[in-house]
Amino acid sequence: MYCSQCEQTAGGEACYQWGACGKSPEVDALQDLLTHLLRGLGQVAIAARKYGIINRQADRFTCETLFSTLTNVNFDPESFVQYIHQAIALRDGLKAQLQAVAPEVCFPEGPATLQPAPTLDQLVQQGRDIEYGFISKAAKNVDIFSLKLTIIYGLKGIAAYAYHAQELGQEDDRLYAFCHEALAGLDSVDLTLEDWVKIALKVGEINLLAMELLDSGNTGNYGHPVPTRVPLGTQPGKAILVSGHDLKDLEELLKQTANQGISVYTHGEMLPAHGYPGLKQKYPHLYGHYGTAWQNQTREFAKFPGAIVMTTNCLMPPHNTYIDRVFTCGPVGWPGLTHIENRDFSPAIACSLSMPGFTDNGDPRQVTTGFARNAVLGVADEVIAAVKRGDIRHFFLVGGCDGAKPSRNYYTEFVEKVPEDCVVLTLACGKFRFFDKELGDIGGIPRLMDVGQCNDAYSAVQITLALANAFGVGVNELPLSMILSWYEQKAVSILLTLFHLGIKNIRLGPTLPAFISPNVFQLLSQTYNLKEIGTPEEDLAACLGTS
Ligand code: FSO
Ligand code: SF4
Repeated sequence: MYCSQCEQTAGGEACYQWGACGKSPEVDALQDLLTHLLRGLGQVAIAARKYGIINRQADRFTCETLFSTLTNVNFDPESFVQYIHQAIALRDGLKAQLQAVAPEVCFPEGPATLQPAPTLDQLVQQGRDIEYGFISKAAKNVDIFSLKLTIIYGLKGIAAYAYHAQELGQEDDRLYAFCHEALAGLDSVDLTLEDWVKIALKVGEINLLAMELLDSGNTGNYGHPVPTRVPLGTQPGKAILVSGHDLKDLEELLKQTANQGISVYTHGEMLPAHGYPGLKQKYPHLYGHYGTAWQNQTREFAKFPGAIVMTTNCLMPPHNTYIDRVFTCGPVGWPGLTHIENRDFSPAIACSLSMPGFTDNGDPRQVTTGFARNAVLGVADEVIAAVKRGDIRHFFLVGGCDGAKPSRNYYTEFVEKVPEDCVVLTLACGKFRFFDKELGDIGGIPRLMDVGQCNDAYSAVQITLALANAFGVGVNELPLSMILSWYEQKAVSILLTLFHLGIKNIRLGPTLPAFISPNVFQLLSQTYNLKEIGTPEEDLAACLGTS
């Protein structure tokens, strides 16, 4: 087993024995076999495109299954066996289509021709052999290996956003074509370090497109988010909890639970769903938010008196106290759990109706979400005037992922220490370390604004670009600092997007990615002035120019 794709990788190096996330070596090998086969499917898809043959099923499959290999999405060997067989069927079907018009086209031995082994154990061994081959070849040049991993992990982030966007009716062939090319090209031997850097930046560019498509899907279907107060407490009655990022799943669940006496609560990254008029205003039983970030789920889910629906990452190994109440959707999987098919949530609804539900109101507090690009840019004139008057000195984008490491307290302390004449924009699950803090306002402009999920990073980018435009300066001259936390591969793709946009001076933590080699990090720090976080005091002083 070799996996180094997330921030909690074992020993800050790689998971070799068992995933710190709970991923088994067996699933890791099957994921590697699947990814290898996607490279073969990519080769065939690129060749077919030259003859005008585009197979949307293969395009969508590539994104869905790459997403399934992202951290904390799918732990079920059976899912991967199915995906492996589907990958081969799609590849061979596309090959047959191609060869009908161009019989001379053939493919070299490798992922475009590999046949699956007959048993699960042999498939696992096939995956291990492929992984070993990839690592041993790539390790000949540590820096190129580092960039290849960056590209693969960034592609997983693109795939996640593209999957969500497609579910909401938004697709773009440029995205699919790039994914096939990047996957198929991973074995290229004649590329220089600079070439691999360019491909990594292209991942960032295409990820911007993926996030834009998703933004159109979300806002086109549910309207632009508006600042919305969200109860952190409960109301007596039956309850169902929805976690993950998929707004389409949430919408379908809301439709199916309407008038059933069930309150729907969001968990983790689903909190910003309350800001969408097409969800909150249309479905009043979307009641409140329960719990905090993904890494606290085992404690929080155990206490929730109803069914729990996991729409996407981040699923942790479920505890026995609640495992029979967890339902998975889309690319999410855990052996033995009920998987929701075709968005028919009746098993989860029946489970909630059989449970006691809440008997009291719990936490009386509320938080505000919904400060996406439209809401923030709607008050851009006031924001700009406040900056010009000197009422707002600086903006901090404190965003990204949460996780279990104690060193992530940095982000809480950072926000607590931000001076009163500064504004904090936040997004993704890292905000749960400070989302309930009452930071007040500056002349009516809130000092803490939740832009949304990690899936709404596009909104944060648009806010940044619009502010730069309004002030007539480049993004790097704005009184704005990005203090980012990362955990999984969507964060990798977002970071590459920020580099693609030329955004400099990002502070990243709680630790640097293990898959970034010292030379690649040096290159990033020279080009983009990327820095690892220090202490909140030092970093604040440096950002404000007071050190
Ligand atoms: Fe991931 Fe990070 Fe969205 Fe979290 S990018 S870990 S669950 O912030 O938020 O999926
Ligand atoms: Fe380890 Fe992270 Fe990979 Fe899980 S996803 S096996 S924790 S590196």
